[in-house]
Amino acid sequence: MTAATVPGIDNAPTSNARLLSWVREVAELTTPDRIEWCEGSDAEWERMTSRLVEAGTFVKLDEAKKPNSFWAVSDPEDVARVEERTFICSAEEADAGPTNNWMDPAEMKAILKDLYRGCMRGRTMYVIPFCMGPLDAEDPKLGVEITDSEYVVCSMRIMTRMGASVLPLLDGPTGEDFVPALHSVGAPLEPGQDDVPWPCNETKYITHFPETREIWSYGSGYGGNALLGKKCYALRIASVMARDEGWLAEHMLILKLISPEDKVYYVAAAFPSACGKTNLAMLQPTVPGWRAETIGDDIAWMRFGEDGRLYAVNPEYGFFGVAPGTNWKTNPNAMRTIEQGNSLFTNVALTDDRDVWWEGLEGEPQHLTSWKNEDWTPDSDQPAAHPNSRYCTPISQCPVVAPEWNDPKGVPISAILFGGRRKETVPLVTEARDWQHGTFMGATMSSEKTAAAAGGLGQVRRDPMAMLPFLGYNVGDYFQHWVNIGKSADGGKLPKIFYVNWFRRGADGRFLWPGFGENSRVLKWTIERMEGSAAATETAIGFVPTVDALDLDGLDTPREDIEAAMAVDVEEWKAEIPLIEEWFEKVGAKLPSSMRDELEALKLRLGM
Ligand code: SAT
Ligand code: MN
Repeated sequence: MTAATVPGIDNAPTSNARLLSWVREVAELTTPDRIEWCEGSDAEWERMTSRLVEAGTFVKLDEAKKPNSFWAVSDPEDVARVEERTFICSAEEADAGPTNNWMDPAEMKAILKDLYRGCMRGRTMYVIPFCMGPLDAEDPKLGVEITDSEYVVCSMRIMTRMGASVLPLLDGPTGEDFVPALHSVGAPLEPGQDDVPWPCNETKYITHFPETREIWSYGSGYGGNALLGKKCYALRIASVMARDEGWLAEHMLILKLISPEDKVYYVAAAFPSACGKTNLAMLQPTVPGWRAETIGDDIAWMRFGEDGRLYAVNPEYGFFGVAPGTNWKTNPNAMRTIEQGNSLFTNVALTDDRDVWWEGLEGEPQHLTSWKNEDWTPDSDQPAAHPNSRYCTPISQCPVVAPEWNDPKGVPISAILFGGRRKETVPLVTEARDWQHGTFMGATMSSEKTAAAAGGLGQVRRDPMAMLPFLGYNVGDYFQHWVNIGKSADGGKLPKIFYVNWFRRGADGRFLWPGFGENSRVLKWTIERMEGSAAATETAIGFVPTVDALDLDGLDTPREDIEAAMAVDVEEWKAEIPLIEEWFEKVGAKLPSSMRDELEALKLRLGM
């Protein structure tokens, strides 16, 4: 079938010439049976989810327990981001930098075109117009995802503003600037061939073309590889836009804190995937009188406002949270969000009465269907849910969403937290001396690897600003961009920077700090530091709270554990220095001299 005869090519709901010619070109290459333009309506959702139930991809959950919600399990080989298959295809290799896989853009496009040729045969090609960030932004960031996966269409409806509401913007003055994002599961169907519940391909490519602002993804149906508005656009491509336009696209949650005096503070915080961003974003403070509201749990776009402060917007529309460990104690607000339904659950377990379950959730089910679609009982030696299983749910359902979450102006950020998952060395909280020192903290932060990406579980790696897997350009240039942002600003108006670690452990492996809602005690201290009212001790690595400066009222954690969590151990830090030097060696020639200066100053303070 040629593109001209593909049903749907001629009734496009847009006059955007670039979009029309791209859709035609992709249809010619991938030869789908038909084209559907997604409008984002309830009727479309019904149609699409019914199709997925029929195909065996979705199981509808019990309407009384999780209304309008579905359970899906993936191919067991398609459960996480694939970093070794992720490429930044800048024209020059140096612009991708030492931390990204690179291939020449023409070479990559040739490989992918071969794979894409005929890859949608027997399937429908969906065209999803979407917008990252509020639709009424001054400079709305548009995208269009082409995909042959109904699972992707349904997920994009939760995670982005998509469909008919975006069409007027695509036909507007900046409509031609949309980011084309092409996705295929890479599983064409021969006539009469039965589909599988989770089509995908062993060969996977997640590729980005930063200069031309394009995304081409092949072979995976999993979240970060396939919902191209998220990591691919809102971090990798947007980080390049941000560098060029003087703003920041970061892997950060956005949290609103309200003091007992009703003063409002906004905090952004960067943690690697599966290190508790969603839990912190929906925090229920344990400190009396303090309240918290959510703006975002994964991505922050920060631009300077007219008043010289940094304003953050969450470009997303939904939460794509890690399910295991989420429960009524660790994150009651996430539980309340998903309870309202309208959600997708991927790779969790299914209960016999068609609800969902995962490790860490309340209840002791005696029988489940595991994420591998197998019978599961408590004596099973395998987890019922995959460690990277996810819930996908609308932000608007969150009971503590801040009323301003959809405001195109964004919210003024007072503090930025960097944090990783470290058993040792890194204390509970450290305040940076200034923006450049804070940039150094972010640039050298490290974390143990989690299940959010394939391979290497538990290994400590440097994950600068939690952006290692999400940077669209050279990491050295990225550090310089952070330094420049600091220089371009009125210092007094910049957010204060803190480095936190909720995950330090004692000799017997127990966590020294209780975490979750108790993290509000640390947040309270950071705010009191901004207000100039809390005490701190200056150490080699920065300012840390005096033990009495942390509000520990009502906390039953042993005092010596808290002291151990907060301790700055000079010997441990001396042991960290060669690791930082090795990392800076890897960053290479583009490492800003200011970051080297910070390292030398730290060594001096440590007496090295
Ligand atoms: O799959 S995602 O990349 O969206 C989730 C994550 O790894 O943070
Ligand atoms: Mn993330």
